[in-house]
Parts: sequence; structure tokens; C-alpha cells
Amino acid sequence: MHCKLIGVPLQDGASQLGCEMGPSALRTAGIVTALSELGHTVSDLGNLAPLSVDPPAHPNATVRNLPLIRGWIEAIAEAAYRESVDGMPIFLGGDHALSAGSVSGIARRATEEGRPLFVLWLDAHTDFHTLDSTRSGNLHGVPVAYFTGQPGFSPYLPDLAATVPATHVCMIGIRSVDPAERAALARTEVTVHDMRAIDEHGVAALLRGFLAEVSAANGLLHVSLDVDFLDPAVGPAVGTTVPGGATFREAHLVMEMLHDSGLVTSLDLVELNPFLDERGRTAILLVDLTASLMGRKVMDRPTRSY
Ligand code: HAR
Ligand code: MN
Ligand code: MN
Ligand code: MN
Repeated sequence: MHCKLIGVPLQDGASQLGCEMGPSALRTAGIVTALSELGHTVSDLGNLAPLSVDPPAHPNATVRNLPLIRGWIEAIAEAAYRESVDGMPIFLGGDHALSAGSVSGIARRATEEGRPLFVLWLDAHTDFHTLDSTRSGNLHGVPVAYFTGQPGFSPYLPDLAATVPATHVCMIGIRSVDPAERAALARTEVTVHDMRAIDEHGVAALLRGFLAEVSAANGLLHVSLDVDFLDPAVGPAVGTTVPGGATFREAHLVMEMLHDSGLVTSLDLVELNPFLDERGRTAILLVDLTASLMGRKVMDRPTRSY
């Protein structure tokens, strides 16, 4: 596989500063070496910068940093479209507003190729607010509503060349949903596997069902990994910790199964806040999870102490 690393030092979609250091921390934790050692070719394309844009003000006065986030989304979507033509884009975030750009750019590419796009959303949160429903105003809470084409984003965020149908979105790890998101999700066909479903059925059974759908449709698969999918005990470097998340092995198993499926064509690594990390352990875990996704076997894992 030809891996294309795209740094996105975006932090203004989150309430806490620090995600802008995410791309640097992932590089420092050895993402290039980890992928190269698995036999992949790797191009580090450096970091993106936001475009300078001037959208109209939104009537919901709590919405934060709209012009800047829109400028980022335009730059990210263009890069996602451009780089997905020949290789696997890996977005080094940056907060989760990033995915409004990455998924919309990949969706444009998928439509051009006549392939359906599916999205696996690994997160504690559903990120299904609209600009009207958000109470925090933090735009890392809106990307899934945006790229599935929920109303009210135009003319504030870029108009979508292609949307991802709600039936093609599967969320795993969910355990923090706001009332407005819950109501909106109930009106869609997004698949939401909450933590209780993982406890009860095991993450493997849930993922297997989704991968079978992607495979049957000959789909492209974009994976969006939010650090808070993980339990804070193993992934502390995130501004929005929620107890009761995926364990170390549950997260690796998801990645190992994704590798075996051969379906994944693009990836986001988001919400890493290195300012909140402990001796780089969350950055290292994200690199190791990426290695599992790209073919590292559990028996081949480097021996590490933390
Ligand atoms: N739903 C909450 C809000 O909109 C929290 C969103 C937090 N999002 C992330 N990414 N950390 O999943 O403010
Ligand atoms: Mn998220
Ligand atoms: Mn989250
Ligand atoms: Mn379905």
C-alpha cells in the first residue's frame, strides 16, 4: 500500500487547545517507521493550512470559530480528493472537525469512481449535531451530521459534492450522546453500536456485520478513529475523556479485523491532544493501532514498556 500522511494541525473545533500538536506527536511516535517496517511505501506530505474564507455568521451565537473551521474543511476536502486518487490517505489530526473535510473529499472521489463510500466511526461521541442544535458550539461535534447531508449547513460550511448515506455509517464505542443528537439519529438509519453492545456481543461480531455489508457493496471504507473511543486508562491524551471505553485489545482487534478485510481505503487519527498525554503513551498507542490496521500481527508486536 502507498500511505500518504497528511498533517492537519486543527484545534479550533475543540474546546481545549492542544490538538494542533497531534501531527507532530504522531510523527515523533514513529508513524513513518511503523508503516515502512510493514512493507508499505510512505509519503509524508507535511501539514495542511486552512484557506482564508469568510462565510456568513450563523444565527446560533454559540457556534465557535466558523470561518476558520470552514477554511480548514475546504483545504482538507481538496487534499482528500486529490490524494485518494492513488494511495491511502492517512489524516494526522487535529480535532474531529477534520473529518467533515476528509470524508466529504473522499466521498467526492468515490462518486467519481462509481463506488459507494462507507464510514466506520470509532468514537465515544456520535458527533451528530447540526449548527442549529449544538449547545457547546464546538464544531468537532458536527462532522457526521454534515457529511450525511443533514439540513442547515449551507451556506455556512461548504456545499457537498456527494453525501454519505446514513445507511453506510457505522458507529462503534458510543457512550456520550446529547439529547438533540439522539433525536436526530433516531430519524436516520445510522448504525449505532454503543458500549453496551460491545459488552454484550463483543466488538468482533458487531464489526463483522458491517464489513460484510461493505464487502457485498464493493464499497470503499473510510475509518475515523477518535482517541476517546479508547478507555481513558489506555488513551488519556484527549480533552473529552469518557469512562467505559474500548480496551487496548478491543481497539487492536478492530484494527486487525479491518486489516484482514482488505477494505480500508482511508483513515483519520483524530483528537490526540499531546498536552494531556503521559510520556507519549497515547501517541504511541495510535501508531501501534495504525500498524495493526496496516498488517502488524499480534505475534510480531515490538516489545514495549510504557
Ligand atoms: N456532544 C458534545 C458537544 O457537541 C461533545 C462533542 C465532543 N466531540 C468530540 N469528538 N470529542 O467526538 O459538545
Ligand atoms: Mn469525535
Ligand atoms: Mn469523541
Ligand atoms: Mn446498515
